[in-house]
Amino acid sequence: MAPHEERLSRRSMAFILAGGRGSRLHELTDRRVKPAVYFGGKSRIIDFALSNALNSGIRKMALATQYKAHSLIRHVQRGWNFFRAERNEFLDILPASQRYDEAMWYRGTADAVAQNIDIIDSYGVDYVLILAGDHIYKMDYELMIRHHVAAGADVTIGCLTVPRSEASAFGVMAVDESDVVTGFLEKPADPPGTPDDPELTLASMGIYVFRWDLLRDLLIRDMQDDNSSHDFGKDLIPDIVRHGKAQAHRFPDSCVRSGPDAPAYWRDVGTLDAFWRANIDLTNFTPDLNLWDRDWPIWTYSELVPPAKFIHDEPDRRGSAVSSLISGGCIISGSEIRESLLFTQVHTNSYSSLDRAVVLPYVTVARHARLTNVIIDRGVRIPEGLVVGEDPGEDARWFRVSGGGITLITQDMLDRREAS
Ligand code: ADQ
Ligand code: ADP
Repeated sequence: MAPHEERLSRRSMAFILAGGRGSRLHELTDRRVKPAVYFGGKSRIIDFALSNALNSGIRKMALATQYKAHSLIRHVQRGWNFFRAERNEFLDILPASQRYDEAMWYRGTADAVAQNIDIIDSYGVDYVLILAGDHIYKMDYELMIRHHVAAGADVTIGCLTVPRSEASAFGVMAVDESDVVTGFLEKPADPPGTPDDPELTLASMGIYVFRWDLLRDLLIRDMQDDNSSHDFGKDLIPDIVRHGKAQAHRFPDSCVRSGPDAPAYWRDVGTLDAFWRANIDLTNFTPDLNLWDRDWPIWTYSELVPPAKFIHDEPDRRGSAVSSLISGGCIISGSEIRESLLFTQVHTNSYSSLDRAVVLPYVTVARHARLTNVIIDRGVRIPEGLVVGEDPGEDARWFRVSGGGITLITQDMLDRREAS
């Protein structure tokens, strides 16, 4: 960007939606909403959208929460204090608190914004960027806001191409030669292919840019419409496509890549298989998602912990890890870790082994445990000699085994197994 060019991000706010139930992560989201789920060794899923906004130059943010919000709110309160109130920078947490109407929670994504119109008015911004708090990607939103202004659109929709077989989970669109959206279907059973490739579909990322005065009018109208479900994907976006100008913004154009030839990385880690895969992929020699990039850091709450430690108390057993990410505070004592990702404060004991394991914080692994292709929830105490990942029938008796053969272990599951 040339020095004389104005940063539109400074005239914009990010409104982050983090209130959806999200159930395909099963017990991982029993007590925390999906954006609060741990990812990548140090962070939570929400940190990606928030970091993208901060790194893009946006300094006014609001986070709408609803279900199971305690873990998320605590994380944000502890960690997200990079803002300077003196410069009118902030992250506002907006729980569904029935401010607008005593009988009404956030009815849909658009309603979560509509119920806070007065608060957004007070921010004095020209543009509003609507984000979902539950995807893993790096993106420069400044470029998307610029595209919105240059196109003179009513809304600009972030989009990417996905295989047609996966597109039923998305809003999908057709575009003309200038990428103006000519048709939009929310989660169609049989998604259409693109003109270039019938096996690909142009899908909405669920992120949008609006001028605030226009969005404000649309929201007020939508709130009064009893036939609306008050949702961006179901109601507002299809309506603008019919009656106004919706511009598609292609994610690869503003993706922050790990290298010049790297693919545009975006993941919805909404299933156990996708969550496990995205975490384990970080152990690759050159992962597609670069967490080491100091120009585009993923900001987070970081506990004060000592460095990871590798020891052995039995002369024949070395504590070791290869092709793995081991976070601060971990103690690897006489156990072998391969192709795994360990969050903060995981302690493993002699004669145990972990292969392709995603281990959330504060887990202990007792001696002789052998765990393969697993996700272990926060705070779990793995008992001595537990073997998982070698006998699918036995694993399924006690734990949750995904369609892709990944086993999720929580403390409740272990307690039930113990009690039987
Ligand atoms: P979905 O992925 O189904 O579709 P949705 O359930 O609307 O998304 O949730 C979007 C975001 O809003 C999530 O971060 C969720 O936590 C949050 N949210 C949901 N309900 C909320 C509520 N009542 N209050 C506050 N926050 C809430 C959307 C679009 C599709 C697009 C996909 C891309 O509708 O068109 O393709 O995102 O993932
Ligand atoms: P954190 O406490 O670091 O946010 P989690 O995301 O694991 O970690 O916590 C999810 C939520 O569940 C938090 O509100 C936490 O206090 C709560 N919680 C954790 N374990 C239990 C439990 N065994 N019973 C009830 N609530 C729990």
